[in-house]
Amino acid sequence: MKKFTGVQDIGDLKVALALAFEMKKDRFKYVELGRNKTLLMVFFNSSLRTRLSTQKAAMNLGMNVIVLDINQGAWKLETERGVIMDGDKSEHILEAIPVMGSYCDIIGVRSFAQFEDRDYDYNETILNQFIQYSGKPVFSMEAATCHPLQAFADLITIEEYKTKPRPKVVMSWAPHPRALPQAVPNSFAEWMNAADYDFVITHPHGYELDPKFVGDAHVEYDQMKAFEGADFVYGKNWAAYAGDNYGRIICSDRSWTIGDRQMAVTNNAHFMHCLPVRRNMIVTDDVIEGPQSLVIPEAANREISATVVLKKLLDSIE
Ligand code: AN0
Ligand code: CP
Repeated sequence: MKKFTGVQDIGDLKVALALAFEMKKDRFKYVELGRNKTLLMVFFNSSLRTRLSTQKAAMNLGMNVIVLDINQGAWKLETERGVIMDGDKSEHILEAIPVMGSYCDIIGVRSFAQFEDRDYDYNETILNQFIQYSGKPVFSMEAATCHPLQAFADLITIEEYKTKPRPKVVMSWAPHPRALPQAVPNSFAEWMNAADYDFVITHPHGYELDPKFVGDAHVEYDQMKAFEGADFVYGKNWAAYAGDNYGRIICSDRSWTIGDRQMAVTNNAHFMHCLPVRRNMIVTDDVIEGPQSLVIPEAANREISATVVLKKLLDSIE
């Protein structure tokens, strides 16, 4: 695997899951694989889980790790070609990327959607520049449109907790005070479709996601109806994708906050969320603290998904 930006890169899901469970049994099984190999993690945006779990995964594989927070101590980067750089940006990303590539063997990139231009975001302009100009295998640590390390961890978690071969999984929009990217819901949809679960997406009108990620999922605008008989409920906010509303908040209806009322019509569903989560906006205290909440094991599985991805990238280097 030369890059990891979406479900298409991981190959057969059953094989990837088998490797994940093998890693979970013995995280240090491949500790020799990464000896004298360096992972560079580049963050354009904040992170708690991705930062820690990916670093831990690299340590499981015996790698060295360098972390760069672009906005804390690095030069401000220009990302558009052709700009006369007489403003506050001291360096162009087209020099910075190959320089970064020269110090490492694998690069992870976190760079969220900027919500200024949908094409710029959905073309994954920044991530693709890393792929094109770094000369090294690159993986997404949440880029503009996808968060595959999260969706892989979510899939591992559902496989661990499901009690039937094809559970009903419902992804529900929920309100949030700030405009959030579509990367997490896009990837969750992409991976749930690939896993071939009974997958339903529910959101208010106007929150339709890119059809490329929705695929054959059933979209149900009535949240209560969507939740009926669910085995897993995945809460998430995202800003609008469609048309002129791209990147905007168009609904703040708190009746969508996931609480006992909605969970009561499910099949005693497990609650999931990628975290960080705003309590009593996305989900009530009672549901997130309840016995069916999986948010902590789900976050713990980020170490496992990252270990599998780094192993597969290391396998491709020689
Ligand atoms: C980010 C998002 O929704 O994409 C990161 C989630 C992993 N969340 C926030 O910025 C709060
Ligand atoms: N879920 C997730 O990616 O969390 P962080 O933003 O804290 O890395």
